[in-house]
Amino acid sequence: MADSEIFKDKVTGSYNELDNHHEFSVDDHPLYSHARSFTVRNGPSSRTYKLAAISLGLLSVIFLVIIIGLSVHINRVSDSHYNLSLNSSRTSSQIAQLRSDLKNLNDTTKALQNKQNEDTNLIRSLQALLRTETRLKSEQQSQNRNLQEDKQKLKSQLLHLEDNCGQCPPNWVLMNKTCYFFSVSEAIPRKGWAAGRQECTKKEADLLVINSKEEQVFIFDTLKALRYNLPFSYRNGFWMGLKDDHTEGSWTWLNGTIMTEGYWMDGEPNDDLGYEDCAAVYPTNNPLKSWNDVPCSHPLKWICEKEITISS
Ligand code: GN1
Ligand code: CA
Repeated sequence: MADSEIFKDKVTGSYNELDNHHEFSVDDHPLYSHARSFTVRNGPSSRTYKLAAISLGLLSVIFLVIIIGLSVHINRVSDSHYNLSLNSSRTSSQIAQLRSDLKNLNDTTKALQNKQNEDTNLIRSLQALLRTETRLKSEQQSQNRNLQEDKQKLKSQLLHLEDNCGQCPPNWVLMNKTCYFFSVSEAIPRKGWAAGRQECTKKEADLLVINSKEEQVFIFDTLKALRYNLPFSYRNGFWMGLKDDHTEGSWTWLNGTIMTEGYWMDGEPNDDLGYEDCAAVYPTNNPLKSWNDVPCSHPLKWICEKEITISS
């Protein structure tokens, strides 16, 4: 039952009771006593109404606050939504920009790759060109060497012709009314000193005797001209008519004269191994240092000389 009905029942009950006991004094009358006790203990009062009104007011205020809060929140949410849409549109344009940048980047990468391919091809072509050039250069060097050899050959042939005019046999070289023969041809085998000398005597000549510096230089130059302008080799020694087999260290020419001015290489004669008693001349790099003593049995080339056969 609601409070108002209970209140009404109790008021009605109290009134009836008061009616039945009208003989009581005012102060003792149950109506007043009940009314007083009810007012204090059970009945609605202005305080209760006030409380209810205050509660309602508070509730309204709370609702108002909540509503204001919600509106603020909604406002903020819509602001952030607005910002988000702004951001989203900015992001979209940034994505579009990035896509365009990416496309440009791809295009640039492709262009660079093409350039790199072109460069690689260019480098390959240049390398091929360089190889060809190197090959051509080496061919040219080889041709130059051949030309040089041909030149020496021609020089040697010229030597045979120059001033010879039939005064020396074919393939002999003339100098100061003396004819010289150099066994330069590889067709003629190398021989020991004695066998070489024998070849000279067969041609009515003898092994070379050098009587002057001029003759030494002439022999040396002729050797160089006869295709011996090549790196030094002990194979290319030419026997001369000079020995020290009788007395070690006393070098004697075939004509019996003692050698006084020798054109030995540095460190020669050294009588290597104790039996180098025959002298040979070599196409070295120094015309005045071109002799060496060698074992007489060692196979070498030789140089013959004889006076001119036909007088001019
Ligand atoms: C040669 O080959 P080897 O070094 O032993 C040369 C000698 C020289 C010597 C100079 C056959 O002797 O006469 O004195 O080099 N031998 C020959 O190092 O030519
Ligand atoms: Ca020697």
